[in-house]
Amino acid sequence: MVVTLLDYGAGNVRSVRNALLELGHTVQNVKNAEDIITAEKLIFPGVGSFGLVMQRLQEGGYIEPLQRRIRENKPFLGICVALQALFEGSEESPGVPGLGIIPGQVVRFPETTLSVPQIGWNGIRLQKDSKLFKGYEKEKLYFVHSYHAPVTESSQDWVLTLTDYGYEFVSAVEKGNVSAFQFHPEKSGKAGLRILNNFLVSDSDDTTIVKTRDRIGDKQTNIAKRIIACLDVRSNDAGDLVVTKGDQYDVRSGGDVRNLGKPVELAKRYYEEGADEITFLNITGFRDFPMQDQPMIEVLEKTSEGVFVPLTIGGGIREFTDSDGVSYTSLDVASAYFRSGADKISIGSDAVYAVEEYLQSGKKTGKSSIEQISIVYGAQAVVISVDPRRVYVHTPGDTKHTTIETATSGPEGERYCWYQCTVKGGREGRDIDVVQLVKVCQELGAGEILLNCIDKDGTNSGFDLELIAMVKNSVSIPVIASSGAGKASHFVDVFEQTSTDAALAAGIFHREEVTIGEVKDAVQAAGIAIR
Ligand code: 1PR
Repeated sequence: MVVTLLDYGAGNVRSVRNALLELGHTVQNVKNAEDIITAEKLIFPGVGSFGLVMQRLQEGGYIEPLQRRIRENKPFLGICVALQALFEGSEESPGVPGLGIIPGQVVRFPETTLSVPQIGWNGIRLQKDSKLFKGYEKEKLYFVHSYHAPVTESSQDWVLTLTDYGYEFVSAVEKGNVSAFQFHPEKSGKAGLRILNNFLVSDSDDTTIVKTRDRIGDKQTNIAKRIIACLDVRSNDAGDLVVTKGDQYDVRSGGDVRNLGKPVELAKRYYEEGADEITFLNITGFRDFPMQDQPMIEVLEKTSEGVFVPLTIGGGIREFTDSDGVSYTSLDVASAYFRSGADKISIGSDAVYAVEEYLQSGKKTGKSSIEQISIVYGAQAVVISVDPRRVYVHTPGDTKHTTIETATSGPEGERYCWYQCTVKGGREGRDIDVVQLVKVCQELGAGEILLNCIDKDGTNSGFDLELIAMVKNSVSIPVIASSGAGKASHFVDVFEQTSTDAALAAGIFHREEVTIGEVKDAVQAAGIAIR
């Protein structure tokens, strides 16, 4: 099947392209407005904010052709913001008209007890029979969004699936040959690829309308806790890019950098084992020029060809000037990674500097890497990787920073500690604590926190539950607990004793001490929702 993609260059459309290629289809791009009308099958992967999507459609002269195609009932599939664009407007971009195909307005999730954005794997409740869900086995699908289509009387005849996140919202629409998903089929593993293929199987080949509704039932859906595999990547002493892993951030053993495998192969293995996400951290990013870091871009490109769950890349996301005097903004660096297949980027040191500047001036400049990237790609694409270290004190009055009373006392019997933020891979401590950092990052537009802990990293002694609980109480965006996992029960502990949204590990997976499947079995056996 020849599939036409509406790609206006705003983000990671590569994933959709890779998914279609994996399924054996041929992909071509929309080059002009005429292609929108004549394409046999058109896929529109919406990327960016509602306003940006509509602006790009306007600039390309695509609005009227899209409306016509849909009116003429020609095969159309919208993904994520493209579902939202079918409505009349969105709270995200007030005053910007949508395509106006479906009556009503898109709204934001309220920040109640649930994290916003919704990032992760949730279920669906099918409201009518559809060939799109042929072979669907109740698998969870990947969502990442802060805005959603509400359930209303006026849009009822369009609703294909509903999903629960605090309350029910519209997660897929369909009328005739026109459909759209709020979830990302291209990032939803094998289940997502099957759904995507169902859209593409031509009607003459297969007209089955699958009676899946009864089988799926009407039970409330719930979001799964995510299990993430992390690959710390750097050049070893022979100059090859390898996955490495340290103890409290020291990656050398007997003088050499530890080599635990090849990045692309390991990522593929974790995908096959059921990882919900893969994170790459270029741990020498602070000293290299990332735009010249071609091997890392290649790793991302190759990985995204065969891994259909979200990919995050961190390390070296900041502005810099190269040896020829050419300057790049952090947005340029992030854009290169998004084009290569990243779904999210993660910012470490540069986030600390941005927060220091904000705390000094009390003003947003709009120029920090967090703000620049979040405005263009959306908050959900911006992760902050935090590298805190414990600083013990005898009483809370001994420091201006936010302390906790800890069950693990300090070397001199101190009963309190605060968490100092560091930069340059833990090499340099700054006068800023983790609570200050995460609150300001959220304010500046970050969508998620990757919470490491230098004291725990590589120790196999379990997550720092006190730190995780403290950070979860400070922000409403999702938090990924990281550092210290040594056995499957540590994941159960972190999900039972904190409200963290996800848990990440590196060493135990690389050394094959525990598989992702074993972690998931243990978490599920404890009655916690998992994919
Ligand atoms: O500052 O924006 O260039 O980003 C650098 C990134 O590299 C940061 O995200 C920082 O956390 C990471 N990093 C820098 N140096 C190291 C190092 O190890 N020497 N690794 C490093 C951080 C932390 C986790 C790790 C977990 C789980 N690694 O990603 O994988 O702690 O490990 P475990 O399960 O084995 O305990 P910038």
